[in-house]
Amino acid sequence: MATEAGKQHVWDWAGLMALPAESPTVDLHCVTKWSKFGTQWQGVSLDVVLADVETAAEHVLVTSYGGYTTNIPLADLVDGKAWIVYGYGGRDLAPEHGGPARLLVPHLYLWKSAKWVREIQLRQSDVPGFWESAGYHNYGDPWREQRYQGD
Ligand SMILES: Nc1nc2c(c(=O)[nH]1)N[C@H]1C(S)=C(S)[C@@H](COP(=O)(O)O)O[C@H]1N2
Ligand SMILES: [Mo]
Repeated sequence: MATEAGKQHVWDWAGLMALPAESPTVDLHCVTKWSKFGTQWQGVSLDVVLADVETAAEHVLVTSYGGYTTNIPLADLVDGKAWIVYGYGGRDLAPEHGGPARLLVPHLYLWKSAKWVREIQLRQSDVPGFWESAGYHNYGDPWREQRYQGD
């Protein structure tokens, strides 16, 4: 699920479940102007997932089953800011919300939180994902209302 220079780190479901879990309670911000406060998730911190990954990369392209992509700076996925989540409100994460597992990056707009996450590619260069290629803001900070390119 995480790669650099051809080196792959793969977690199967049992391997993901064996990692220490957290239960973050976070606010979500959608680009279409709604927010949802105090959502409760269960999952694994990206700090844990990336603990054994040595990298000089500063950029990440996340790919989902189905082909969705989104790009995020690596700095925004570490230091307790992002999780691979598989539970919501104490239940298994529903398929329509990204189950069995999705990325959760609550400090950025929700389109960065890729559902059905498949691969986290560590990259030396930035590359736009699906919505970023379609005119959404490259970074997507809700506090600065970075919805579209130029915001
Ligand atoms: N794989 C995948 N992830 C995705 C999307 C998508 O189309 N495919 N849409 C994004 C967008 S635009 C939003 S607003 C949120 C919606 O998450 P939700 O369905 O849990 O509300 O998922 C994001 N992650
Ligand atoms: Mo969205």
